[in-house]
Amino acid sequence: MLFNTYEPWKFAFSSESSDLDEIDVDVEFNKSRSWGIIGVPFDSTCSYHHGSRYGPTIIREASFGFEQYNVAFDKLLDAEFYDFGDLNIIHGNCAKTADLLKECVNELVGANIKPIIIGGEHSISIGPIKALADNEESGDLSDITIIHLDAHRDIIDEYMGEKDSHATIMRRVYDLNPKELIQIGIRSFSNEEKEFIDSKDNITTFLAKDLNSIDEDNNAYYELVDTLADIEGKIYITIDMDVIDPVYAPSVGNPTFGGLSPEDVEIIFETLHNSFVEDKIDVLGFDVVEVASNKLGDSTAILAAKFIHDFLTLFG
Ligand SMILES: [Mn+2]
Repeated sequence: MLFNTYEPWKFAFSSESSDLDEIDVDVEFNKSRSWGIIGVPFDSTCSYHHGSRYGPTIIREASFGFEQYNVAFDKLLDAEFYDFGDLNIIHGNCAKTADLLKECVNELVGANIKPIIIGGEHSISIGPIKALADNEESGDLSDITIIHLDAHRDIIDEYMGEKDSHATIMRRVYDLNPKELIQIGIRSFSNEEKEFIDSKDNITTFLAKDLNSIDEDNNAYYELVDTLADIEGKIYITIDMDVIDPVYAPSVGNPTFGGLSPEDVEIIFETLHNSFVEDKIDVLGFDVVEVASNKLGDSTAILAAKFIHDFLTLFG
């Protein structure tokens, strides 16, 4: 692959330093605005379009196409953040890779640096989420709201006999007892998943078809904004890039039509940012997964880089 950037292994505008021993963040973890990027080039359980192992590389490369001034939010990306490179993953082993990632994120937490994880397939999200649970007094997610953007619920207990898979990730998260799980942009799930969701009262769903409805009497979009604005306390955000319509983001593991637009994610971020500046929420971590491309200039990779750039602009 030919790179046209000066330092393709680090996200654009990241700090020079990526040695944890040299970084001194003197703010408690929950309130810290220092972020650390870890790439996880892992795609073992992919069931359709493989290649998300190239996500971290191609997303970082795409990040160099952005300006520091972020027009969408009229704000400069002036956050101090670090890019620690890629995790040494174990191909073919979800559980061991997740454990290694958890250890790495625990080190970041110990240094008061919050994780931004670039996937990789969605199964890797369990690494940072487990690390955050471990660092809670309760040892679980009972104080943490999980905001999950995805075309799929990913909440089946086993997929093809496997407990750890890109298709079961939110079930493994749910096993950790989240305060609330908010699923946004959903448009594909099994009957078993539907029955599971219907039996739980702390899972809120915003179907893509309701968010995309042009029916003036359908207020799903306003409901979404109200729901997000009402969140208090700690949150974690996971974005499966297939939440976005394949018109914008075709290079994902399981493309599904009828998705959200990039501007929808801007509105979601901006709504959360309003609560963030009021100290109503603490954003503990963020991941962007399932970009499956090794092609320079891939639109899905550019969009994923934009989401990370937007996130750092608002929460850094
Ligand atoms: Mn998905």
